Amino acid sequence: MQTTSTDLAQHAMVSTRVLYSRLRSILISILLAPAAGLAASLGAVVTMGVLRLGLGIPTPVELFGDFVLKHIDVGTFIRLLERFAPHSKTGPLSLALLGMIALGVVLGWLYAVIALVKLPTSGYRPARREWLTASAFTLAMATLGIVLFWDELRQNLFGLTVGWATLVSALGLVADFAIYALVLCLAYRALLPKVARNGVAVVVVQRRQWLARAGVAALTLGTGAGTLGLVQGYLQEYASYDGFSPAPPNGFTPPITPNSEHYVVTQNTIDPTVNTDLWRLEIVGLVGTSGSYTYAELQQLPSTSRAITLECIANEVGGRLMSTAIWQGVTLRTLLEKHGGAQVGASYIAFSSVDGYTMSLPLNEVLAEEPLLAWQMNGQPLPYRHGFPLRVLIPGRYGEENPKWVTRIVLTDHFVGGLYADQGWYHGFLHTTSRIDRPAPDGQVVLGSVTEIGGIAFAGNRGIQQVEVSVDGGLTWQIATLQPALSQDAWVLWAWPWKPTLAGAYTLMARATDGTGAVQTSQKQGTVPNGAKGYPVIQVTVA
Ligand SMILES: Nc1nc2c(c(=O)[nH]1)N[C@H]1C(S)=C(S)[C@@H](COP(=O)(O)O)O[C@H]1N2
Ligand SMILES: [Mo]
Repeated sequence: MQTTSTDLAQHAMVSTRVLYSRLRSILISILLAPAAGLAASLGAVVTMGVLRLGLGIPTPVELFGDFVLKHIDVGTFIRLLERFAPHSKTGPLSLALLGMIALGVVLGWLYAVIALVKLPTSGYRPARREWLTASAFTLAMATLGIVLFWDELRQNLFGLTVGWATLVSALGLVADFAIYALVLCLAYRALLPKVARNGVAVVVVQRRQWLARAGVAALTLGTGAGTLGLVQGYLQEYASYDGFSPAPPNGFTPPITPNSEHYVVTQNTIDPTVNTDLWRLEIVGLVGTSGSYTYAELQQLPSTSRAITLECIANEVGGRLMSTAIWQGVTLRTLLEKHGGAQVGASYIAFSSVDGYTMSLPLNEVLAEEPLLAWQMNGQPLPYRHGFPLRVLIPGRYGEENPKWVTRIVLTDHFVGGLYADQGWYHGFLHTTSRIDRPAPDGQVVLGSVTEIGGIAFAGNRGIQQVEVSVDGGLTWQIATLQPALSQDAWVLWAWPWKPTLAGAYTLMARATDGTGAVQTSQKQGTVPNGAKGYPVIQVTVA
């Protein structure tokens, strides 16, 4: 009888002699490389999800989204929003995520071609060439990501300053891609067919092979489930209040909008939740002396408060993306004076926010509008969704030029682009507008008794001089009574008592005259891309 060990040795010798044909090797690689690619992709997705939810680091999917949004024009932007409505943000992001996973699968083949493992193999430890290929993958992908998304890396949703955020986001990309390459390298190796060597029994080799493949499958399933869980966690923080703007109860708009009713507009899928231990306000560039403030230091600055109305450029005439709050903070003028003022050559001011939002304007124009850097809104610390811990208010400008979550102010000699500026939205003084809040449109008005027609009018920091009302489609106009505005930068409330004496259908209109004497134009214009113009019009029936 032969001994068992000789038996094994014979098996081993027979096995090592088996070399696969070229075709067989290629077919096996074609099948196994994408399987390893899928495990690697999902591993990377879980990594980015954990970094995103745990440390506020933007995912490559979001960086890609931000990058694309800055490189399309308003027209394409609006078409995209409409195509994906009501999932205008999560729809495209989900597609980008799926695309990224698919790309990771496909890259499995590229890896197989470069790593060039001779089949069948014998061990589970990747060879030098495989490690080198994986390292090259990490390096190439991270470099590409960092170069391409350089301008987007400055964001961190827990509030890191621009410099730290850029570093941490870049490291995040390296981590995502390193995990991808590592899993790809190990999983591919694990999946490849093995032969016995050095006296190991064929059954043992087969059992190990089976276990290794099951391991890769389990990893794929586990990270797949992890991905679903993380996507769910992500959606739970989703900024569903974007575009939120409730109608005033009974048609009476209060002069100050309560914080919970203030309209919200945000570019973000998830808004920043700034940790004040990480956050700083930095003042840099062409200022006398640059500096930085913690949240506590900021509040030691001399502060003022003022009523300021905000209006989104996407607000239709008669729309509700417009609200008023009492904002408290330091004026930009005071802050710059503390830092020795602007140096010669400082022609622009640029703001950076922790969500990566950037916005710049000519310095002299901005200073003339007496901007406020506010940390309080109606006596409360800024709510998260309105820009906690600090936002800028530039009276007279549409909302897009009032950055929230600000972390850096730079005086510079050139214009700095940003999401909406790059897309080509109007930037300039907002158009005079008015709104009829009551009676309700298409409603009934009682014949022979007094019905108050009322609403608001707004012209930025130009103020409102007069509001007129028409009940005959613009043929004749009556002067409404104005409530005194809470400030030069706030809307005014107006009313006019109407006593209709004839039943029938009526067309009600309003128009405002701003502080310079210019009357709101009747010329209609849509919101995109220059801001809406025209009179508010409603129909009512008198009976
Ligand atoms: N950092 C940052 N600031 C931002 C935005 C943003 O997405 N990110 N959105 C802008 C737009 S388009 C508008 S209309 C106003 C809305 O401010 P509110 O949500 O406090 O009403 O914020 C502006 N500031
Ligand atoms: Mo906006």
